Amino acid sequence: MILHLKKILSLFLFLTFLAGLQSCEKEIVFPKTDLADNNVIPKPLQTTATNSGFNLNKSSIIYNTKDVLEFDKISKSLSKEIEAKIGLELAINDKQNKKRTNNIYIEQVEDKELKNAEAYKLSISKDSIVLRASNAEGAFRGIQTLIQLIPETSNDTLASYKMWLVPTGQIIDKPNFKYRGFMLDVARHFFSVEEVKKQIDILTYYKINMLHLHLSDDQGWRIEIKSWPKLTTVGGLTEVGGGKGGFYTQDDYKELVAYAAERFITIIPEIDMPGHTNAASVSYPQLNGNAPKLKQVKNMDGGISTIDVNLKPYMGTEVGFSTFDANKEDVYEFIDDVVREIAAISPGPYFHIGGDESHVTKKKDYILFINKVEKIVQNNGKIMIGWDEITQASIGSTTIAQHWEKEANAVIAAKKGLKVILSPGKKAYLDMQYDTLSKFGLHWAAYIPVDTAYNWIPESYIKGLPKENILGIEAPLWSETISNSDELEYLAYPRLIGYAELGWSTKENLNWEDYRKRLAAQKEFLDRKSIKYYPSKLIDW
Ligand code: TNX
Repeated sequence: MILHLKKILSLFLFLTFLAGLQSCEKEIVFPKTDLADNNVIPKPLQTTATNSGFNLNKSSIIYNTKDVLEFDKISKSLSKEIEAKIGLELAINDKQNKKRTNNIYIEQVEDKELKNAEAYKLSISKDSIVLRASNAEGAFRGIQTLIQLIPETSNDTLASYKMWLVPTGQIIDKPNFKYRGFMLDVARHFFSVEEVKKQIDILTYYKINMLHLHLSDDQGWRIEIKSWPKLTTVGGLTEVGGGKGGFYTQDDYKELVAYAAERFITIIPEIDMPGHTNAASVSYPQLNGNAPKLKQVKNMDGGISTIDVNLKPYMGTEVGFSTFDANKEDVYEFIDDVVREIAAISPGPYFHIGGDESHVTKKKDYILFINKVEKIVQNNGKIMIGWDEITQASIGSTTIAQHWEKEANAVIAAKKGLKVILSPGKKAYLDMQYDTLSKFGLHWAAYIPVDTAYNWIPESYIKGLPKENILGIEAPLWSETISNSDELEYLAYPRLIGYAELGWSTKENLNWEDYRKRLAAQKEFLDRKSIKYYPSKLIDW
């Protein structure tokens, strides 16, 4: 009997010891945190702090709503990014080791607060992190916020194991604008698939959702068109300054489209016309609308051929000298082939037709051309986007105008019921120099230091352009003066991070002093991704 009692007693003592051990773990005293004072960019819509801490450590598990295919991918992507940031490998949907605390849950919910496709709600408590969204896209935007909130360094003094303290509270977030874009000119200088993918990773982190690729210009044609092969075998071989050019095969382009789509980014292809078309006309002279200057030349086989000496590969940087022939049916057949082939491999809703600086196209021809091309784009199932000059034509209200130069064109567009993308040269052109000492860039529109780039409010930027007509903003990077990733990044960062915030955050949340401090904190991420940003003196890096 006594032996029995002894046994029970020692079992009791052992259990109390175990419980004691557990409560020891629980008794970590977290330092006071403030979720509202985070460094997240773009600034979320609403943040409430509850001042405690979530203990992220190697036993944390990520769980997601089952039966929703894409949600598995979101968990994987979160786990991959956490590992890349802090080296912590987290299990996903692990049923065996299920425990109640320290987990991250990603849930699909129907909630009227989360109606916007990109909206999400992040609730961080001492015990769990719950990310809610109505679909995978919202959840994906949400994990970008969560990744940014996880500190780079573990809090080694708080526990006997490595733990990362995530501030507790709630974030409810959604974008102010549906369209938040970056444009890369791969025509003046070509950028490879790998170079573009590197940039897509950065766009992802800052919730930019549109990547506009300027695929053709006077200096080069950059996408394979199977029915018109010389566009790339001839037109793809040149670039500004005489470099070797290059082009994407359709498979390369599909690879980029898929890489972007996995990150909920849409690629918008642009074929610039009727101007900016020298490379196309050099490949197929019948497209050319400029009066020819014909000359007879001797071939190597002794025969004679007639060439147009005005049509030669162009490696300079002047604009506005080339044009397609707007009065030839063949030209529209060519455009239909090009739009059809590109549309077939572009799942996004948009096709950009350029339309800028057609200085040698007669006005009546320009209008005829834009009207006809709009129909071609629509017949191929896409919504047309064009630079703001297209508002001169009689375009329909589903077409989108991209403002870059004349504010009056943006107002005309709105009067016609069109949506407008804002890319004002003076504020949003990434190829403008920061100041007179900047190594790369131009300055025809302005010098744009990091504060000027940030200090404008898209919805009140153009008088007479109501917010309902603004689809969003885009920052174009023209590549006359840059030819590799380092140079690209010098001009794009940090300014692009500010444009990401101008597109996502509401005007009440835009504040230069607050942004400046958050931007400085991006250094670790930019360094980790080997981004050669311009270390502006306006920021305390
Ligand atoms: C204007 S913006 C252009 C481009 C040049 C850029 C240089 C626009 C629609 N056209 O062709 O590359 O300026 O900043």
